Parts: sequence; C-alpha cells; structure tokens
Amino acid sequence: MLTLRLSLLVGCFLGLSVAGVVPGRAFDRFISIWLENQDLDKVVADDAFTDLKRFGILQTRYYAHTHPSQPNYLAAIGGDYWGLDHDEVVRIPSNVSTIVDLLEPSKISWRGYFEGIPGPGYMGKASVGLPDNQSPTGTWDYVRKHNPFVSYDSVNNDGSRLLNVLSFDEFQDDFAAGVVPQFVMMSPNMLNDGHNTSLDYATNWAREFLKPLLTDGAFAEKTLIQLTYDEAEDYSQPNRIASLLMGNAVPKGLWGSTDDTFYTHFSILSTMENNWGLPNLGRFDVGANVFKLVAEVTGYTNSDPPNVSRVNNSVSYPGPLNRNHSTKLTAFPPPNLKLEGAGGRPILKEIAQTWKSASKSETPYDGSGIVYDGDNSPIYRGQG
Ligand SMILES: *[C@@H]1O[C@H](CO)[C@@H](O)[C@H](O)[C@H]1NC(C)=O
Ligand SMILES: *[C@@H]1O[C@H](CO)[C@@H](O)[C@H](O)[C@H]1NC(C)=O
Ligand SMILES: *[C@@H]1O[C@H](CO)[C@@H](O)[C@H](O)[C@H]1NC(C)=O
Ligand SMILES: *[C@@H]1O[C@H](CO)[C@@H](O)[C@H](O)[C@H]1NC(C)=O
Ligand SMILES: CC(=O)N[C@H]1CO[C@H](CO)[C@@H](O)[C@@H]1O
Repeated sequence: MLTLRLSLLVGCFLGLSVAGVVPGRAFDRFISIWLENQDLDKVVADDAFTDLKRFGILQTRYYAHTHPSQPNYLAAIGGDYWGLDHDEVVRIPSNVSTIVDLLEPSKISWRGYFEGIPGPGYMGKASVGLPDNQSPTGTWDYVRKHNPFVSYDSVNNDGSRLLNVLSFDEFQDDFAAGVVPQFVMMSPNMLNDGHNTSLDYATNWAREFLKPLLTDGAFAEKTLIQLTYDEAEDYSQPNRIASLLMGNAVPKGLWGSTDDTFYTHFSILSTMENNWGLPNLGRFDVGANVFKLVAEVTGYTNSDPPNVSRVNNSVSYPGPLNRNHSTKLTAFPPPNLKLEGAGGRPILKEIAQTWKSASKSETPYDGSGIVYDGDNSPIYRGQG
C-alpha cells in the first residue's frame, strides 16, 4: 500500500516535471559546454579528456571558424559571424535572428549559463567573479566575448530573454530541481575554461563538473552533452578542435567511439533543426552537417563540403564586423529566404517577413555547406 502510494506520487511528480518538454527525434535536451583555445591533437593526449572520452563520441573533424574567440561563439547561435575578427564589444542588429527565435515558437526552453556573470543578462564587457567563485587575482573572470547571447540585439532588447542569460549558480539550482532547459550553452570562467590557465586545468575542471551530469538518472529526459572548444591554439594550422558528445542520449554501444564527419559550430544549429524539425535561419546553418548520431536516427544525409581539403579557417572572411578596412562590407547580408534546412522546413516565417524587402538581394548563403574563410570569401548570389 505504501509502495503503491509512493509510486503514484512519483508518477505525478514525473508527469509534472516532464510536461512541457518537447521530445526530439534523437534527444530531448542539448547542453554545449565551451572550453578555450586548444588543438585536437593535444586535447586527445590529455589524461582527464581521455578519461571522459570513454563515455562519449569523439568528433575528429570538427573545425572552428576563425580566430580569435568571439566570432566562434556568435556563429554557433546565429549561423554567421559577419566577418568579425576581434574580441571587443559588438552589437548585431535586431533584425538578425538566432537559435532563440527558432526555439521559442516551438516552446523549446533555452538558457545560457556563464560562470561568474554578475547578474541575469549582464551586458558589460567583463567582470570580476564573486569571491566564492574563484577570483584569486581579483581580475576579470567573466567575459562578454564568451557569451554570444548578449551581443544580439534580438536577445538584449528583450527583458524576458535576458532573464535566460544566467550564472553557473543558477545552472546548479536548475540541475538540482530537474528543470534544466532543453537548449543550453555554457562557458566556464577564464580560469576553468583554460583561457588563462592550461589544457589540463580545464579538462580536470570539466571532468569534475561533468561527473554528476553523467551519472545514471542525472536527467529524466534524453540529454546530449557536448564538450567543445571555441577555437584551436595554433593559428598557423587549420582550426581543428576537439568535440566530445556525452550524456544519456549517447547509446552505450557508441561510448569510446569516434565520428569522422566534417563539422563546424554551424552544425550545432543544423543538429537542433534536424532533431526538433525546426525552421531555419537562412544563413550558414543551412547545409552544415548534422551530428551523426542524430542524422542516423532521422535519415539526414551528410557530406563533406566541396573544398574540404582546403579548409583552414584561420582568418575571418569579409563582413560588416571586420575591422580590416580592406575586407569590410557595410551591411549585414540578408538571409536566403528560399532554402530548406535540416529540419525539413523553410526559413522561419518571422524572418521571411522581416527580410521581405530584401528577397531579391544577393546573399552569401546557398545551403551548399561550402566553408569560407579569409582566403576563400563568401560569394554573393541571387536567392534560390
Ligand atoms: C585573464 O587574462 C586576461 C588577459 O588575457 C586578463 O585581462 C584577465 O584579467 C585574466 N583573468 C583572470 C581571471 O586571470
Ligand atoms: C592557414 O592560414 C594561416 C593564416 O593565413 C596561415 O598562416 C597558414 O599557413 C595556413 N595553414 C595552412 C595549412 O594552409
Ligand atoms: C586585411 O585584408 C587583406 C585582404 O584580404 C589581407 O591581405 C590582409 O592580410 C588583412 N589584414 C589583416 C590584419 O588581417
Ligand atoms: C536590418 O537592420 C539594419 C540595422 O538596423 C538596417 O540597416 C537594415 O536596413 C535592416 N534590414 C531589413 C531588411 O530590415
Ligand atoms: C567550391 C569552393 O568554394 N571552392 C573553394 C575552396 O577553397 C579554395 C581556397 O581555400 C578556393 O579557392 C575555392 O574556390
């Protein structure tokens, strides 16, 4: 009798907690955790990373977009980095959409968590963390350049969206309460992410941080956890980074395996679109390969970009945020309104509406998956 009552109670509780979770085709939640500035070959030789690798899929052909950090973070949620080649404060106009615009109409919850951010939606360039939050030198350990959300006016002009840009303390609260949102991007502070420390400092931090997230029953829903790097360290080599997929959405049979599909941070967007059948942004999200463990479930076909042997991604291509005047373009390019993305859907209706007047304008986005960099600039063509 007591057992029955208990299980009824548990049933009710679970019923409540999962209400509102939008099921995905291969996972119900995605958490991407970003470390800083390491080359793939060094990361895979590291002890703590090797330890974690036993619980996940190592993506061996994952390329960051450019140097330095900031454009890589922006690319992962916006489908472009607009030629950005620096880490200073930037603002991207409100008519440029992000993953947030794709998730919200589908009622998929999201949050960004940034260690040491002094308050929700904080827009300052940097901040000293709280005393209990590791700031031994009293120097900056939260930095805006590792938080892409607040640079998009479509997020920072909207108070309710800013309230989703929180600290690691709030992540721990959400985790304890079983209410971590369905799309999460998080950056540790400048010490824990390895920026001001070292490769093994960051991987040891990551191993400790991930332990509770990887235990059985840590999440009630299928959760995919990505541990990735913003960019490689060596600017003279192609920008190849390590990315590891873990969590209870990874079948045990794939633990310790590798995935040799070609990816960039735009693949985060195409993977979300594919998993939840979302519309697209009409930018470089369209044509980016979908994480293989998802593509295999949905039947999505990945392919290498046509110029794969030339991919270098060490210098930013031209764009409105480039400070190199010879490669500066003035306008943010219009999205291509006519592409179908990995979600099997056209561009988001609201984006098409906003950019209607530019529907005849040329755009660099053609859905081909070609990778561009400073030595291989995007080509503007008619939409179609
Ligand atoms: C990290 O290094 C930067 C310089 O690259 C410095 O401005 C900042 O104060 C340092 N932060 C910490 C927490 O050491
Ligand atoms: C990649 O680009 C950088 C910067 O232009 C250059 O120094 C380097 O030689 C290139 N590497 C390769 C392998 O092409
Ligand atoms: C600026 O762009 C030009 C043309 O692409 C290139 O040759 C030059 O190396 C760039 N300078 C810097 C500082 O990136
Ligand atoms: C998008 O916003 C920019 C900056 O405010 C503006 O210059 C441009 O005309 C806008 N484009 C469209 C199609 O709304
Ligand atoms: C199809 C395509 O974009 N090819 C490009 C691949 O990259 C090289 C140089 O990086 C370009 O010269 C090609 O045009």
